[in-house]
Amino acid sequence: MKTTLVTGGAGFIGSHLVEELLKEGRRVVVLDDLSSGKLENLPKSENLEFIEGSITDRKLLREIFSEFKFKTVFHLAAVPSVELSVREPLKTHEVNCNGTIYLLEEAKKRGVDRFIFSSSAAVYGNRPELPKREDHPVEPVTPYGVDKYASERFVVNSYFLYGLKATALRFFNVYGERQDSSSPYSGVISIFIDRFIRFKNGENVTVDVFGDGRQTRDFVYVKDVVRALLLCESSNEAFGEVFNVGTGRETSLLDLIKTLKEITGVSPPVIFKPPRKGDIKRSYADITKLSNLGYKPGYSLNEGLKRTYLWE
Ligand code: UD2
Repeated sequence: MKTTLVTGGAGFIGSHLVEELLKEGRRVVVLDDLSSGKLENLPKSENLEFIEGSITDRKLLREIFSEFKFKTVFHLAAVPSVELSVREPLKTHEVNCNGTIYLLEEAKKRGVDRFIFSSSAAVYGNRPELPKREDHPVEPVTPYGVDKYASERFVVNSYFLYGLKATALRFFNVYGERQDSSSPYSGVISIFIDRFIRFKNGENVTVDVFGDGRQTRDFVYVKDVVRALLLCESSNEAFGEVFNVGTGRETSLLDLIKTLKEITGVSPPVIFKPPRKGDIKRSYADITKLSNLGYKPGYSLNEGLKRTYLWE
């Protein structure tokens, strides 16, 4: 049986994808160096093989690709910290850009059928066009964003140059179960839910808003992201293409807090702090292109937040 590779499969988004692939009865290999992923994110299954290692280990990649005949590669491994990419651009570049090329080289050599890459809305940077469309200009402002954009081009160009059926997906603000809330640079939803729960449990905590709370994001539930990944894998129209993955809805932090108050039944104190340097004021996706493949977000923000909250 042909097997599916998920790089970064022990991470937040990767582990949700692995769960779904296993549900579909597929054989899955996860390659993850556990730098931010966790083994406990992964389900137990005889159809799952976990390999601890980095996508920058070329010898390991050669071994894995010769042992398994991968039909599809979902490439989700990355150093996800924008802040670390600013402090250590060369180190994160090795993973976030070169790592992608190393994988593409193996995929090409071994005749992988589909290659799906997880890019980021970070490629748009501070560009003013809204909603963000795939053919809008890009202007990544951090090494993380630059590497995601470069990787994206290496990926989709592989279709035109070598016939590798490759696709890149630009994830907007993904949230859901198993997202890490422990760093100040974690996703805002994971941080806020953590504060609401701690407040409910009697802790003396605050919800810190950087700026006036009117900044907006396109918050997309992780299970919808998984559906987008699988849809692009199965669509012949996705070869050599880039797609936004969001909901097409714009939500402000103030609205997010209001919804969390309704769901949790508590109102922790909200403190307004100075805006973060370089923070983007408004961001949301135009998802027409992905919708044309049949994508429709399945979860409202309310539903997604409820599920995330109940899991915590
Ligand atoms: C997202 C990505 C980031 C990069 C960027 C590019 C996440 C976690 N971050 O950053 O990796 O791709 O997009 O556009 O997906 N905020 C608060 N209080 C907090 C935490 C955050 O007010 O405790 C604010 C923050 O200043 C920002 C908003 O919430 O205005 C969203 O922050 P975020 O870090 O979740 O996501 P974003 O879009 O800034």
